[in-house]
Amino acid sequence: MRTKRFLVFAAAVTLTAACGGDAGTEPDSGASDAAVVSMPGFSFVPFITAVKAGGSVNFDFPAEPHNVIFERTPGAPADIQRTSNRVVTRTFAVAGNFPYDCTLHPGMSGVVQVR
Ligand SMILES: [Cu+2]
Repeated sequence: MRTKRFLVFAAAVTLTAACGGDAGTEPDSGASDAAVVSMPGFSFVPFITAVKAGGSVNFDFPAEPHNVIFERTPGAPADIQRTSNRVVTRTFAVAGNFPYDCTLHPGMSGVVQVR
């Protein structure tokens, strides 16, 4: 009886530790196959978008025109030129960090993190 109770306790501690570790390091709920970046005002939301390798990001352009210009990192997808009122999808084949800017609005930046 005593041993069984200890095992339950140990399992609970392990689970709690695992969850706590994840919550501290993940920028959002985690990498998925597809994610959406929206542009309320003059910012990309979320700033860091996590997707799995082979996943895609849907850039949801509002009425205000923006562009998405990627840093010249190997594996970065094609830039998206000045666009409005449209969703444009980019696929990320390889793992890495892919920073991008809207060059129309200084300081409007984001990062796609591919895992
Ligand atoms: Cu912009």
